Amino acid sequence: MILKALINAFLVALLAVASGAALAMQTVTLSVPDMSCSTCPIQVRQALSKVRGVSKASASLETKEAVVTYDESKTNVEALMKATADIGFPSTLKR
Ligand SMILES: [Cu+2]
Repeated sequence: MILKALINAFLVALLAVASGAALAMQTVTLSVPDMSCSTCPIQVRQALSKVRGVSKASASLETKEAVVTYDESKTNVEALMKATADIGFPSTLKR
């Protein structure tokens, strides 16, 4: 059946697009040990948010960590670590 073959081809294409999009997005946890007061995480979050390709960033004083979701085709962990270091908060990749 041609119709069935067409539907199968469509579903395969849809899956490829969906998994491709999922692969491009990466979430990492950065250790930011120098955050010491409640405004530090705000600065760190803002610096990370400004990096091209970052779609989501959060930072916590309690855990001294920042969690960043970014597009792998637009930026990388090195650029994220540089962004925090540039505002005085050196960071390292947690996992
Ligand atoms: Cu502070």
